[in-house]
Amino acid sequence: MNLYEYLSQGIKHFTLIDPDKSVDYLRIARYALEAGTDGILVGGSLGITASQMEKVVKDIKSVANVPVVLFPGSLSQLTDAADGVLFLSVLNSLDPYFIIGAQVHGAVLIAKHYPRLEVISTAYVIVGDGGAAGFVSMSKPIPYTRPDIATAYALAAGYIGFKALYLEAGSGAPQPVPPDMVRAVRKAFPRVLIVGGGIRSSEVARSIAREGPNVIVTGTLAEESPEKLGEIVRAIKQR
Ligand code: 1GP
Repeated sequence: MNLYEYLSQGIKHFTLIDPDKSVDYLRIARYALEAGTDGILVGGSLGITASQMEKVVKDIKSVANVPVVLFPGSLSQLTDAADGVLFLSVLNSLDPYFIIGAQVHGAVLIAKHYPRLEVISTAYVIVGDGGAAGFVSMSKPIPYTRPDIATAYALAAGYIGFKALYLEAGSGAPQPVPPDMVRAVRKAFPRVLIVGGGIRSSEVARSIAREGPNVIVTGTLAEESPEKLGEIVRAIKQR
């Protein structure tokens, strides 16, 4: 089964590890794997070098029995030590660099240097707080109260042909993407739907899981209270 098929089936929990924030990344990865996470995303908005990325991904791969997937915030975050890459286009950025500029450079790097990576074209849609991702990518985040605008982006992403859509409230966001927005986007986007940002409790994870996304991501919680991951994974699976 390839990564895309894996992401398409059922509902999954992925743990985000940001090498810039998580010095003790192997400890977090072990907690997450023990908790039953279905995959590890590696990446971040700022401060990650290519050699650091390579080392972190290789170390995590050496303990992980689940896919390890790149979630790159910049061109320096590509390595073929991973199983695949979310090839992100920030649809609501106001700067063309984040919509297609970085992708043109990244595509050549992947084709020449990392051809084994499975590439998952991903519409990155930033909502509400947006966190560092929203700020760095010069985005105009969709207000939490406007599922209709999120739906418009989801329809566009579907018609353009993106394989996945990542609905992002931003790492550490004070509020996650509201369930009614997840529901609206789920209806409008036919392929893999990933939701993340600001999910810190099993109640919130469950309320989002009930709207039928394919993947729910937690990062800050994994850094701050990895012992709570088991509860989150169970809430998602039992929705
Ligand atoms: C950020 O969606 C991810 O890109 C995870 O967010 O750190 O808030 O869990 P948190």
